[in-house]
Amino acid sequence: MKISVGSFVLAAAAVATAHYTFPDFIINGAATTDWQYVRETANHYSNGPVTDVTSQPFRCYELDSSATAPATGIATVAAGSTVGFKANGAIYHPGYLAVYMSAASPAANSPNAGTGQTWFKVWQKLPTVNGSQLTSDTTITQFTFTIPKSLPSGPYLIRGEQAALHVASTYGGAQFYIGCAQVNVTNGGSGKPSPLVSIPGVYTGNEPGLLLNIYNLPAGYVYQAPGPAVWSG
Ligand SMILES: *[C@@H]1O[C@H](CO)[C@@H](O)[C@H](O)[C@H]1NC(C)=O
Ligand SMILES: *[C@@H]1O[C@H](CO)[C@@H](O)[C@H](O)[C@H]1NC(C)=O
Ligand SMILES: [Cu+2]
Repeated sequence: MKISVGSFVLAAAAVATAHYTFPDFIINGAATTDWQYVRETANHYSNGPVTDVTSQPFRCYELDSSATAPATGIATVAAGSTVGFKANGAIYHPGYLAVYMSAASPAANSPNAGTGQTWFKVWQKLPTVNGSQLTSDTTITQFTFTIPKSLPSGPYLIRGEQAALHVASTYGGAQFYIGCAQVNVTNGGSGKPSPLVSIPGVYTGNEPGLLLNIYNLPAGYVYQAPGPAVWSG
């Protein structure tokens, strides 16, 4: 991040109220450089969320819809290996974490990759119920998952998402923090990922897992994850 001396105090003050981004892709335990393999997001400075689940920015939230993808690297990752996203601070809002993948045509750094009904969910972490409240570990700074061993080799996008739910009791209140990594998957198999969904399109915003008051849950409440089932290969 470039910060001039004059704006430093202002920037430091802004950070205290800021949210977060997922600038670093993690490959087998090692975090890579900011925005090296994750498409730089429009909130790279503000850290603010996307709240319109029907908007184009809900896909990958690129800084520039045509220039960001080709300017971002493509990581080579083996099917069956562990990858993930590291945030620029604690993921301090309680919420739901998910990772979606999409085959990327013609390449992982193509601006149009992932614009069809091509996405499948590969991992999720549900918030937990504590009495009448929904919580999650708000001290974590990263999340990782395993690329299914049977995923066919080829170019893909990997989209990490957190739906922060602290103000989700009115429509559009859920806050989405998003990052898309560009990868070539090697050593894969012949699995058929499903079900396939579009992003945007996967959520309406009215799902019980996205529109709820996490501070006043009814007795016996069970969190219902939004979106499709996980494909685990
Ligand atoms: C990714 O795979 C494509 C072929 O699908 C290849 O042309 C490209 O060079 C690969 N990129 C990297 C960085 O390995
Ligand atoms: C669960 O709720 C209790 C009472 O509000 C609180 O003291 C405790 O820290 C919570 N535990 C977790 C894991 O959030
Ligand atoms: Cu926030």
